[in-house]
Amino acid sequence: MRLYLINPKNPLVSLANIRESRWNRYRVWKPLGLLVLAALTPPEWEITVIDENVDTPDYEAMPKPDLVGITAFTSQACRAYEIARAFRSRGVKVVMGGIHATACTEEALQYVDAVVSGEAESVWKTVLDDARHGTLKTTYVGERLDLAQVPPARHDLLTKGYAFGSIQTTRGCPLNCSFCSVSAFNGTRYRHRPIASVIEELKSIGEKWVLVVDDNLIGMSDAHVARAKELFRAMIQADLRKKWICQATINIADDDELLALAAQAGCCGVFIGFESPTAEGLAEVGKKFNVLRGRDFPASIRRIHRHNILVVGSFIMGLDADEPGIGLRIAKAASSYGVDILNALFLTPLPGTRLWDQMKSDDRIAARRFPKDWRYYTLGFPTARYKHFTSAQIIEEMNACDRSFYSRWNIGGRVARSLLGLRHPLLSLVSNLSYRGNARLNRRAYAQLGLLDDRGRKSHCRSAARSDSRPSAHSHAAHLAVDGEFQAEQAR
Ligand code: B12
Ligand code: SF4
Repeated sequence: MRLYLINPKNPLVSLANIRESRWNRYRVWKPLGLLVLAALTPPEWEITVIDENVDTPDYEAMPKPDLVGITAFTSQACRAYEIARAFRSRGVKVVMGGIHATACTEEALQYVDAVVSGEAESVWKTVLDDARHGTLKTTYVGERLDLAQVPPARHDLLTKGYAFGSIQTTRGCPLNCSFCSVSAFNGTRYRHRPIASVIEELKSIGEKWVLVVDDNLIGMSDAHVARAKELFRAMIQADLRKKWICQATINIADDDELLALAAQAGCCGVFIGFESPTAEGLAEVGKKFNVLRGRDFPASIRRIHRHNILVVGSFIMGLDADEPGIGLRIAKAASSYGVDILNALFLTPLPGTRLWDQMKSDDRIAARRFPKDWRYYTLGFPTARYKHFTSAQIIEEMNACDRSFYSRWNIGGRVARSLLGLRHPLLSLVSNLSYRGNARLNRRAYAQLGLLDDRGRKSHCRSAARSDSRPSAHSHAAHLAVDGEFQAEQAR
């Protein structure tokens, strides 16, 4: 029995554009969900994992499979349906799972034979058995199991083309921030895997660098922090010699022992959601931790830096609380906090979130020709109607933010400080250049949308900006040049 597991590409996701920005080759991440699915698959199935971000094969030329499984975040849904159509036209059954199919099951069922909603561990074997016996049902609902039942992912199946391996040690988040899908998908209870199983899996990862995909590696309570320390101690003891990056809340800065253990275990960088430089913005997204009284962000980041750990700061642009000038304000806040890399994103209503429900009921979803428009849900495009900005204005804010934070001068300063502090200067340099390159790719795409000219300024003549453009075959802009409807909807 032959099984293909496919991660669809979306050329509008800048990280996937390795050809356009060579720095991205260090930032293509493995589709971990498919590697977990492979681990759950009985041996009678011959598995091929295909990550279109690395290479899109000619499916017609490949042997016909007995079953295809497709994963998708929302931004990949469009391509997922294209792939499904191609296989189904050859009589192959297609199952879709992952976060988008879970949030939009009815939609997905129009394009695939079966949808697995939620986490797959409890149902995947049944799906395979049903497929083998020709009794595939249309929907399977996965339960949220204790993570002791999650097997180590099959890292042996995708070995080439990635600088980073990846691993998951916990699932779930009780905070349920308005824009985030995690609490709805993985639940509000923080679950963690047995530490011995995590260590075994880490040993099976070939890459020296690892992304720990947990949404919050240190959790929220004292017990969670104690677990994180135990994990780091086990990593040190196992002498894994891996370098890794992770995601956490700013609370990671409050425990020196935790930081010291993380650094000793190989932590080089932590991704922290600051979300907004204003108290009103933080209240709006419901990021409770960041509004704690007395939080001094620069001091917190200095404490993290003391352990030679880089900080990636993430901010959202387009909140109702955001006023004109927010782009520069975010860039300045990130610089003054001392973050090493800034990840600024447009407020995006993702299906299944509280933000989606709110914006839908307020008729504020602008990119809404579904499923086609899902490809813009990369957080790099304005997809909503923002309170104080037109699409062109919010893009201007993003450009101002990127230009300021990622100016050559500022990058030089940050990398020099990493060098002096012995804080992974090479990682800092590659990340800064990759973000700078991607900001440029995004500007080119905005220009193709007709909202900006290709130097990134606001266009006074949209049709001229569009007819002048000749997108290259590889350019993600090629997908936008013909998308007049999207532009009209944005302008409404
Ligand atoms: C790692 C990660 C990334 C990596 C991607 C690595 C990769 N190629 O998968 C990077 C950094 C590239 C990334 C990028 C983005 N990400 Co991201 N990312 C995550 C993160 C933190 C972990 C994902 C993961 O590996 N989970 C571990 C695996 C084991 O779980 P899983 O994938 O859910 O798989 C399980 C089930 O879903 C199911 N399943 C999955 N696929 C399939 C397929 C079949 C056939 C079946 C049966 C079952 C099944 O089985 C698995 C086992 O239970 C999640 C948060 C989260 N907790 O999920 C956000 C998340 C998935 N990302 C999100 C977003 C928005 C993005 C971006 C669009 C924006 C951005 N700038 O971050 C981009 C777009 C990427 C793209 N290609 O389109 C959102 C997605 C929401 C949505 N509705 O789409 C999430 C949920 C975060 C959030 N705060 O809301 N991301
Ligand atoms: S943004 Fe982070 S803290 Fe907020 S709900 Fe999502 S995972 Fe939890």
